[in-house]
Amino acid sequence: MTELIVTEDKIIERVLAMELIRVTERAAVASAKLRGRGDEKAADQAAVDAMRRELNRLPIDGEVVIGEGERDEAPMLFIGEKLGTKKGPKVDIAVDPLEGTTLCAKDMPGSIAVMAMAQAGTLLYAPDVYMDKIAIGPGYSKGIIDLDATPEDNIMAIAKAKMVKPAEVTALVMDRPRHADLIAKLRKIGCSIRLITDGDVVGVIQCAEYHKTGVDIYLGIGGAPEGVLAAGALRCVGGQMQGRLILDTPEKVARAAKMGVKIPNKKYDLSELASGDTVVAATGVTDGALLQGVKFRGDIIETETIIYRSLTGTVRRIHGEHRELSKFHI
Ligand code: VTB
Repeated sequence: MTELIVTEDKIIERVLAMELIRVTERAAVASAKLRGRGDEKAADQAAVDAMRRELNRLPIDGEVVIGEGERDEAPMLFIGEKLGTKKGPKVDIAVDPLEGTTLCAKDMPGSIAVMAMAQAGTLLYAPDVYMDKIAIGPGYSKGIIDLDATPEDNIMAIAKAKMVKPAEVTALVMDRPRHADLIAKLRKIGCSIRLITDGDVVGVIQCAEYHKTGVDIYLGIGGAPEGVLAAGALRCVGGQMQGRLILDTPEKVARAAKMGVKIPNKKYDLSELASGDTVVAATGVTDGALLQGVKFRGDIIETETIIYRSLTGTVRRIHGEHRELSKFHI
């Protein structure tokens, strides 16, 4: 096997890529300390503080392109905030310090701390609007799914490719009133539907781990920033995804235009959502289909992190046992 030569121009160096594990570990532990307390805001703030502190230690010239909101909405990790020591590559930073704040506050499955780091200018700078998404994992022929096809046709295409009946295909959909029509059509064709209440970054990524999750396809409308984060991970494992921003008011069109979106109803392909060398890291906060949640075991804290690297297609799962509680500011 040819040794990968990590040349200077490879923006996300191997060592730097592994640093992201520490960033999401500490954000996950910080919010896990507030798990089940019924306070979304406090849990989210704890994750934001921890993630920002760790990111500012990295040798990067980073800029938040997907974060906690616009500059005037979020005091920290706002879009445009500069992060890192500045002694390193110019990178885009996309963060969701606590994806699934309600899941954490209610100690329900599936909340994670997640972030992506990519070559500057290669992530879609998604405004905080909805995105209509469709996604599948690796192993299918290119173009087998289409956001503009009917749900029935997309399910039939997957069933045909897998040589199974539609009943043996599992679609993951967010349980929302806006999906009533979609769910009715999926029910009619007879596929299995896994409904989630929140957390569709994990929802999309579950398609990439069919052998673990049993999910074939993600369908429906969720957050656009979450769509870009999930796309970064799928890009690393060879999945397929399309997304279209839901810009249904002049204000949203203007807001998106300010972030560089020139065609409001454009259907983005995976390679346009995350087009460059991307690393995505996620640590479980509550136990879920993709990751174990944080475990507080006496003077040891256990974490599980998954890290994806698009340059090599490598996926790593890191089980962490942390003993110096002080580093988590406990
Ligand atoms: C979506 C989804 C996220 O919040 O943004 C959702 O992508 C909000 O959707 O994963 P609603 O406005 O319908 O509640 C999450 O589920 C959690 O941040």
